[in-house]
Amino acid sequence: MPTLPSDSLITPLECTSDSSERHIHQFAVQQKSKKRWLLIQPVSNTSMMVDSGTVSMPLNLIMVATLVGKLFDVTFIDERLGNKVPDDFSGFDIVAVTSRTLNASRAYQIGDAALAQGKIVILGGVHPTMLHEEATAHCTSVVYGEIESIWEELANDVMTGKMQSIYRAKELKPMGSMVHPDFNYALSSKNAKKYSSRIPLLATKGCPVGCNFCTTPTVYGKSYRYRELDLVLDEMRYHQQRVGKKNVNFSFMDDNISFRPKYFMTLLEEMAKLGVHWNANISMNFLDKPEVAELAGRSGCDLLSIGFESLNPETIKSVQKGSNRLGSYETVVSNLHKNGIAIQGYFMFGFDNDTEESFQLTYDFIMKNKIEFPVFSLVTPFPGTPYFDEMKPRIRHFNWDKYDTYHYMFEPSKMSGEKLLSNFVKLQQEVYKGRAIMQRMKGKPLNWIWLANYMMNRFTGRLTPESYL
Ligand code: B12
Ligand code: SF4
Repeated sequence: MPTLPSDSLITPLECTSDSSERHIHQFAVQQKSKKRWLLIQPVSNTSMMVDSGTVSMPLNLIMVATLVGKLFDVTFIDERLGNKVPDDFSGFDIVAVTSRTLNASRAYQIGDAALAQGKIVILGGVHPTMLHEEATAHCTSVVYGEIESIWEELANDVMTGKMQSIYRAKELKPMGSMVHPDFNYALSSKNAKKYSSRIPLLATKGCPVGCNFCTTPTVYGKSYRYRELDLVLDEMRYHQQRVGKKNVNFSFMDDNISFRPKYFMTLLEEMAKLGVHWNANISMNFLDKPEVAELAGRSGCDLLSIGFESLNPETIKSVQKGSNRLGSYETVVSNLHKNGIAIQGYFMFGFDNDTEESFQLTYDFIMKNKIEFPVFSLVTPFPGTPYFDEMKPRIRHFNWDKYDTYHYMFEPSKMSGEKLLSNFVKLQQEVYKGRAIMQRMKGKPLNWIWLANYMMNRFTGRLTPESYL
C-alpha cells in the first residue's frame, strides 16, 4: 500500500479535531485501497441466559463501525446472532473485537488466532480497558475507554502501520462531536431478526455516583457528559422516519440518564411531543418526586430498570451507592406504578452483610410492591473496580466466562456458600411461581413483561444451587 511522506502525517494533539479529521480523510482517500476491518461482537461462553433469545443491538460496536466506516471498509459480525467468525482472516487487515469480562476469553481466542495470521488486532470495551496488561497479550493494541476520544490518533497509526500497544485519550471529547450511529451495520447482518426491536440510544455518558462495584467511575471518572437535546431528538426522528411510524421503542444505554434533572426533564418534555416509547437504566435519587414519574409516563416510558441492589442499609452504605435511600424505595415504586411504568428491579446477593433474613426481606418487598420484573444476581467483583481489589484474596476463581453475575464468587462472612445459593434459588423460584406472578402482575397490560415472567417461571423451575457454581 502506498504511504505518504511522514510530514503529511497527523499528530492529533497538535491539530484541532476538525482539521485532523479532514486531514486523515484526505489521507484515506489518497490510498489506492482502504484497509479492511473486521469488527466482532463475540458470544460469551456462559451457561446462563445472557446471550440467548433476542439480544440488544450492540451500540458500542455500532459506534465503532460508524467511525471506522468513514475511512475504511468494514465487515460487522455479531456472534450472538449465530453468525460465524471466519477461521481464515486473509480477507482483512485489521481484526477489532469488543469485549466485556464475560466474553473476554472468546475475544482473546479470536485475537490470538488473528495475531497468528499476522493481522493487526485491536481490543476494546470494558474488560480490555480494565485489564489492559492482560489484554495486550492477545492483541496489537488496546483501546482504553471510548473510541471517539482517541480515534484520529488510532486511525492515523493504522494507516501508517505504526501501532502503539495502548490508546488512551488525554481528555474525553464532548458528546456533541460524536457521530450519529449508523445502524445499518447491525440491521444488515445475517440473522438480524434476532435483535430486539428496541433501538439503543445514548443521551448521556458517565455517572458520578461512584458505587464501588461498578466499572463506570473507573473508566470515565466523575465526568458526566450529555448530548445536545436536538441531537438526541434528531436521532429519534430519524428512526421514526426509517421505520415509518411514530411509535418507536427506544432503549437508553446511559449509565444514569437522570443525573442532571434539568436536562432529563427537558428531554422528557420533548419526547412527550414525539410519541415514542422508551426504557432506561435509572438511579432512584429523584424518582421520589411524583412530578418526575408523571412526566416520565407522559413521555412514553414503559419500563425503568432500577438497581435496588439490597434491602439492607449496611450493604447500601458499604457499596457507596449514595443514590439509594431505603426510605424512598416504596415511594419510588408507587410513583412509577401510578403512571403506568413497569419496573425491572435489580437485586444482588452475596454481600458480607447478607444473612438468610435478607432473602425474606427482598421477597416481601417485591411481592408487596408488585415489582413486575425482578432480576437477581450474585455480587460479582469486576476487575478494575475498587470492589475487586478489596475482594481479590477471597474470590474463588478468575474464570472470566463465569463473570456474568450469575456465578458464585466468594463466601459471604455471615452465611455459608451453600446457604447463600440454596436461598438464592428458593427466592427466585418463589417470586416466579405461577401464583406469585399473578399476584405481582394482576391488572397489568398484557405485554412482553408477562412473557418474560412466563419464561422466568420455566427457567427458575430448573435452577439448582449447582447452576451457580
Ligand atoms: C446498557 C447496558 C446494558 C444493556 C445493553 C447491553 C448491550 N447489548 O450493549 C443490557 C441491560 C442488556 C446489559 C446487559 C448486561 N450487562 Co450491562 N451495561 C450497560 C451499560 C450501562 C452501558 C453499555 C453501553 O452500551 N454503553 C454505550 C456504548 C456506546 O459505550 P461503551 O459500551 O462504553 O462502548 C465504547 C467503548 O467501550 C469503546 N469500545 C467498545 N467496544 C470496542 C471495540 C473496539 C475494537 C474499540 C476500538 C473500542 C470499543 O468504544 C465504544 C463507543 O464509544 C454498561 C456500563 C458501561 N458504561 O459500560 C453496563 C455494563 C457493560 N454491563 C455489565 C454487565 C455485568 C451486564 C450483564 C452481565 C448483566 C446481567 N447479568 O445480565 C449483561 C451482559 C450482556 C452481554 N451479553 O454483554 C457490566 C460489565 C462489567 C464487565 N467488566 O464486563 C457493565 C460495565 C456495568 C458495570 N457493572 O460496571 N447491559
Ligand atoms: S449508580 Fe449505577 S452507573 Fe452509577 S456508579 Fe452506581 S452502579 Fe455505576
